[in-house]
Amino acid sequence: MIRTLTAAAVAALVSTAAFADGHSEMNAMVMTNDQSVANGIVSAKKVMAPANGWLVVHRTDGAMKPGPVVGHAPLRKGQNFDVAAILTEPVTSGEMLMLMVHSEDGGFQTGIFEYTLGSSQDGPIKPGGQLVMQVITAR
Ligand SMILES: [Cu+2]
Repeated sequence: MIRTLTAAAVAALVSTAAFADGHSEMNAMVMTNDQSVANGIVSAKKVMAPANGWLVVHRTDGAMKPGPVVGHAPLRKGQNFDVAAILTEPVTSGEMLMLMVHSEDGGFQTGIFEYTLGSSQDGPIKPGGQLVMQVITAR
């Protein structure tokens, strides 16, 4: 799939979901874009997280369901810029990836990414019942 991203299209790739952060409202969000992953990295321009956690890279396809995890990167609570996840498996041009915000909750060790597909350890956050994620296509 070849797509040219206009500013409007980039804006459309930003999903937000409100969450309460103490006294203020913040928006959990992943802002990213279609990109080459030839350097072994998938990146997000900006991620907003309600708590320390993880940006998780899933394989996906046209069905838009999260598949196997092929990368993760730590997130701090609040704003994160230029988040880079090292791919743990080859991803070729044209493949689709889903970048998703996961928590650091429910695991056995803090600071160790323990999620595997469907597990409750370090699982996805769902503010308002919605996953916080964006789907991109590797160029
Ligand atoms: Cu996920």
